[in-house]
Amino acid sequence: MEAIDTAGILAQFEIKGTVNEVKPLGNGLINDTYLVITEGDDAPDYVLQRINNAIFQDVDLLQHNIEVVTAHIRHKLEDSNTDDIDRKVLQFVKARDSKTHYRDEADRYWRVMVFIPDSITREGVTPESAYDCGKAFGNFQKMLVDVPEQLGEPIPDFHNMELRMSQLREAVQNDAAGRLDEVRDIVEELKRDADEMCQAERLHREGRLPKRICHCDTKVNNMLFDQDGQVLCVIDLDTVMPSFIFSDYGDFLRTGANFTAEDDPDMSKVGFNEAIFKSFTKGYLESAREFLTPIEVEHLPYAVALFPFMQCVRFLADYINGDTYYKIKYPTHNLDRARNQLALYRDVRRHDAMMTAFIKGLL
Ligand code: GN1
Ligand code: MG
Repeated sequence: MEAIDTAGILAQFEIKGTVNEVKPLGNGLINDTYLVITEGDDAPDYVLQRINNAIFQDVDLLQHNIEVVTAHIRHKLEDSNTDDIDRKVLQFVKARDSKTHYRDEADRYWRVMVFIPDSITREGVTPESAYDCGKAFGNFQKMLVDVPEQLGEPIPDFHNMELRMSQLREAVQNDAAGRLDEVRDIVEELKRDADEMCQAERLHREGRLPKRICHCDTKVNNMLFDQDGQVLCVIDLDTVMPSFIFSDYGDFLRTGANFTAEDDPDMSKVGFNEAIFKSFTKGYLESAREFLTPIEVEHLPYAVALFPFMQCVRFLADYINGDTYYKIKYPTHNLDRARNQLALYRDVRRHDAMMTAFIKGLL
């Protein structure tokens, strides 16, 4: 790893106290993250992050979104007299030029936020915690339904299924890595269901399905819990943007309700965990039902299928392209991921009727 002058970077931000130690934090694949420990108890500790501007090319837009969203959530928490607000929403530190990010001489982008004390992250989901996660992500969307400005997309068309399908078609057309022959059967299966999976974009064009501000990377490790296991707040706000509410509901279940990891090469372990689906959905609807429209609610089972389908399309396109986007650990890693997500998609589809009936029963 290149040597980073963290002291020089931190000096660009209005942080309090004296820095004692800077050490790597977490296991994020996209940004580099450090914990900044200050001396004594008077000053908070901080999190220093290098923003990956190869993936997030418009850092001004990205940070603007995050500033708007965190300020809006803070106001909501203040208005409802919530206690311990500083642990329930992220707080970014201003740089000397009053932006919330700093660009160094090597064109690297940095930001600093206050470290939330006594917080932990989790990697696994249980039926109990899935309920809390559902409530928290539903509440996140609920707090943001009335943001008074139009936010931009830090990654344009990020969860646009039509675009993801056209990227797959283009990959197939080019066959850049000569891998098409071994995946033709998967491509055909995806093409068969593509129209059905692209219905959100059509409903949106017809004016029947709104876009709302969503998190767009809902995973259990993107929230902080307190020592008693209660959710404190949602973190990792880089992909916050206008999307269909399906993004947050469906993508959480894609990872949370798979019996195994998204890259498990043993397809017999892949499957849809009904218990987690039920408790997450119960929590989500408790927070979200008051703002969701009937069309949104009716399409929740579609959202559960959409995300493994979309992720299969993305992994497969990357495999065909010769692994240019996702980091891989071995040559067929993306292919295993694609097969895994396809197996999950098929199993979710077998649960269509169950999901519809369960959601109906909750309302
Ligand atoms: C990427 O790096 P991670 O796991 O937070 C991707 C998500 C995918 C996910 C699949 C910016 O997220 O959309 O669902 O990999 N994020 C981006 O593992 O492309
Ligand atoms: Mg993350």
